[in-house]
Amino acid sequence: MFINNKDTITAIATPNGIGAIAIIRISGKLCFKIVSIFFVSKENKQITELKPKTMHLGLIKQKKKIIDQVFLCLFKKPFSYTGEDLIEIYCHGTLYIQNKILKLLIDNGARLANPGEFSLRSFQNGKIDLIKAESLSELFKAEDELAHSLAIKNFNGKFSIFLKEIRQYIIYLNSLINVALDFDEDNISEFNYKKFRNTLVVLITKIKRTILGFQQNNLLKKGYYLVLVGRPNVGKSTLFNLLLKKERSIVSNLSGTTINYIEEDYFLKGIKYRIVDTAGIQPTKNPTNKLYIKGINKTYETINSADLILVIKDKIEKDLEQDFQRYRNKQIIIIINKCDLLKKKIISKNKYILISAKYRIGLERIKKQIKEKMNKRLNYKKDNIINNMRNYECLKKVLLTLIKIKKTITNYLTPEILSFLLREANYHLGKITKIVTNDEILNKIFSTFCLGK
Ligand SMILES: Nc1nc2c(ncn2[C@@H]2O[C@H](COP(=O)(O)OP(=O)(O)OP(=O)(O)O)[C@@H](O)[C@H]2O)c(=O)[nH]1
Ligand SMILES: [Mg+2]
Repeated sequence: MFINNKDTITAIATPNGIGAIAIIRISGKLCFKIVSIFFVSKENKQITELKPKTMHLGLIKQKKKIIDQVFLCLFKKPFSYTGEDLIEIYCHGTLYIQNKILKLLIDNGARLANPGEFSLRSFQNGKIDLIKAESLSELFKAEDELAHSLAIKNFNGKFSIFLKEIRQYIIYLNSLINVALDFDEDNISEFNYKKFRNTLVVLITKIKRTILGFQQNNLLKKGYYLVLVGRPNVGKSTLFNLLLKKERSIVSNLSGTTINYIEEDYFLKGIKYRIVDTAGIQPTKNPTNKLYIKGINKTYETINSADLILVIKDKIEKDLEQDFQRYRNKQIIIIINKCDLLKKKIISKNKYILISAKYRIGLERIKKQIKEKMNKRLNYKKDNIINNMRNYECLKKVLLTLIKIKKTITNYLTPEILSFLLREANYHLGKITKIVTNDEILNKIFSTFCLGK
C-alpha cells in the first residue's frame, strides 16, 4: 500500500481536534525546500542555516498573510526519527491553523502520510529494528499498566537482548557439530555428545520459560475472568455494579432478575479483568422454564472459563462450598452478602468475606482477596518479554525444532542432520528480527500506528 519512500510525506502528529498546540511533521527529500516557501524565521535565516534539534521561533506566511506564529525544529538526515530530513512545526492547535498549514505543505509538494508511515521509513532506513517497531505499535495499544510496562521494556531492547543470547547458544551448538564434521564419518566419537545435549537442555528451558511468560501475559492482556455466581436474589448484580462503579446490571427484589450473563472490563491496581454477572442458580433439580435453562447453561459456561469464581451467598451455611464442589480446581472466594441484615455482629473469617453490597461495606476486603488470589499468576509477567503473537509463533517454531533435535540425538543422528536441524531453528529465529521484504507483513505492523507516527 505505502511502500514508497521517494515522496516527501506530512501529517498532523497530535490527536485529531482542538488543543493548545498541534505538531505537524514533514519528512523526505523536499522537506526543507517546501517549508522554506512559507516559514520566516525570527532570526531571518534560511531553513538550512538553522541549528538542528533546536527550537526556532518564526511565522508561517501565505504570501504576505500571517497564518500563525510557530516553533520549528529541524532534523538533518540521517539524524532524525525517519533517517531523512525532517521538520516538526509546533503551531497553535485550532483546527483552522492545523489544516491550513497541512494544506500549504501538500499544495507545495508533500503527500499526506499513511498511518505509521514515518515509523516505516525509520525501519526501512535502519533507525529502528522490527522488534522496536512492533513494541511501538504495542505501546500505542497499551491500555493498562501491564501492557505499557511490557511494551516499554521491549522498546528498550529486552527482547532483542534475549534473542542475541539464544543466537549465541545456537552458534555454540553449531560449533560443537562443526568439530565433528571436520572429522571423517567413522570418527563420530569426536562429537561431544554430552556437552551438546546439556547446552541444548539449558537453551530449551530458557525459551520455554519465555514462552510460558507470554502465554500467561496474553491471558492477562485479555483480562482474568472473574465470575459472580450464586442463588437468585443474593445480590450478585448489586455487587457487580458496585465494583464497576456504575448501574450496569439491573437490580431488583424479584428472584431471577438477571437472565443472561453480563460482562465488563474491570481495572484493579492497574490490572485488567473481565468481570461477569450471571443468572442466579435455582435450587430446583429439574427446572422447566426454557429461558431459565438457557440462562443457567450460560452461567455454567462462564464458570468453566473462570479464573476466579466469586460465590455470593446471603446467609452463612454449614458447607459454604457445597454447590460448587465440581469447580474445586478453580480459585474461589466466598462472599456472604447482606451482612446489614444479620442480627448478631459477626466478623469476616478466612473462609468467607462478610459484606453489604447495598451499603457498600466490605468491598476493600474483596479487592484485596482478588489481588492475593491472582498474584501467583501475575508473577509470570516478570518473565515475559515477547512483544506479540508473530514473534511468539516464530519462537515456538525455534523451540519445537530444538525439542526435535533433543529427541533425535538419542537415535545417533549424524552431525550433518543435526546441523541441518539447527539451521532450521536459526531460520525461525532470524524471522523475528530480519528485514522483512513482505509488504503485507510490513503493512500489518505499521498500519496499526497513529497518523503522524
Ligand atoms: N439488605 C440488603 N439488601 C441487598 C444487599 N445487596 C443486594 N440487596 C438487595 O437484594 C435484592 C436482589 O439484588 P440483586 O443484586 O438483583 O440480586 P441478584 O443476585 O443479582 O439476583 P438475580 O439476578 O435474580 O439472580 C435487591 O432488592 C437488592 O437491593 C445488601 O447488602 N443488603
Ligand atoms: Mg442479578
